[in-house]
Amino acid sequence: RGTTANLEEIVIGRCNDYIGLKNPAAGKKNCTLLWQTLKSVFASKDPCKITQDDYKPFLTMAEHDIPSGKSIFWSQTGELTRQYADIVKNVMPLESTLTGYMMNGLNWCGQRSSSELNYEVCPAWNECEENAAKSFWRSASVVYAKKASGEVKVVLNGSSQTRAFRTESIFGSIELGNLDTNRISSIQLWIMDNLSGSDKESCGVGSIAQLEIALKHKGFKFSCIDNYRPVQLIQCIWMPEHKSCNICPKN
Ligand code: NFD
Repeated sequence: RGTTANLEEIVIGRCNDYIGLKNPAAGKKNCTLLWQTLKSVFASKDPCKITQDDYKPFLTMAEHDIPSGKSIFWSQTGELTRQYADIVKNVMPLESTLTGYMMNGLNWCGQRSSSELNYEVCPAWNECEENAAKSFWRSASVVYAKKASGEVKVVLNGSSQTRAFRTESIFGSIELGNLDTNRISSIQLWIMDNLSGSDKESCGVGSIAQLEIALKHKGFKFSCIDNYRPVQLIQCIWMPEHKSCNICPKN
């Protein structure tokens, strides 16, 4: 899959939508300059040789405050977490910050032979370590995690076919290590099972227990909730008859 069609228009449009309507508190930003800075990171370059550092000028230019208590991390629960954020509006995942909002769901890369974007084929996520998209999300995740303060939330998938907490995921390998004990008052883990999936892992079990030990070692205060009800009610929109969705369980 190559670069998303009309990438420039989408990115500049989303940027203006963000600073003008979605989050005016982000302050004044020059969306055209942001696009040019972003494009210069990957245009005319081998799409497998884009580093996290390459994105730093763009990420610095796009930076804005994240209110205390609004940071929310996720792993294998991206859709659900974004839906929750869009509904409750009192959390701000990476995808609700300017950088994440501009790039979420898009695909992009360049090519060595031309300054045109590559509309033919961009590397798959795991094709090479330093691909244009992967380096972007890793780099943006560092910046996002460093800013977290107050009470932080983490949404994990208790029905994961692998493990809910994977040390090799971006949450496990990048965001977790960049959380600041001095800024964060506590961490709340929400372990969400798929309604029709199996309950493979829960608070205190399996990889979640490993994460809890790691958090303790780092000196974080934390708590863990299985199937946090407000998030589960969003899952229920698609399965209103499921027994977990019954408001008055008959037992
Ligand atoms: P994940 P995570 N093939 O669900 N973030 O902990 C393809 F094609 O495992 C946001 O690594 O959680 N894509 C975004 C893949 C992206 C593959 C990355 C794969 N094998 C990180 N593996 C974003 N908004 O797109 C992973 N991906 C892609 C930040 C796929 O798009 C967030 O702040 C999947 O949805 C969050 O706290 C995404 O990577 C944490 O890092 C995440 O994989 C989630 O990264």
